[in-house]
Amino acid sequence: MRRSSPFGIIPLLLLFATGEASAHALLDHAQPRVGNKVAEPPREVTLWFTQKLEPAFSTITVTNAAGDRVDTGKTRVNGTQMSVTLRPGGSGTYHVTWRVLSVDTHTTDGNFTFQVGQ
Ligand SMILES: [Cu+2]
Repeated sequence: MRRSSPFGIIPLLLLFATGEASAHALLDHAQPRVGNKVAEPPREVTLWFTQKLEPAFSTITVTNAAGDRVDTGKTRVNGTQMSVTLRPGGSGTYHVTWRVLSVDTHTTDGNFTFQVGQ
């Protein structure tokens, strides 16, 4: 016997509607700032997001102008904030790649650059 009815679908639709209402974790701002120039190689990169992050699945990767990884690989998450310590990497264009899992279980990622030097 078929048990499906149109009314069974409504709770599911409400669930999706609620999920969409809370936006995913998007990059709000960063230090060093996105696209900006800093005089000295920064000791760390910090990103702020629009939603709280799940520490276990949120990472930052940073490479220097030569394409070498300069992050220590140990990303720290505190609420909506995520940081990683950097090794000295010289001047030039740094690439920051991030991937985060927000508490609403959605994954987002992105990347940006900043400049180091005069
Ligand atoms: Cu989301």
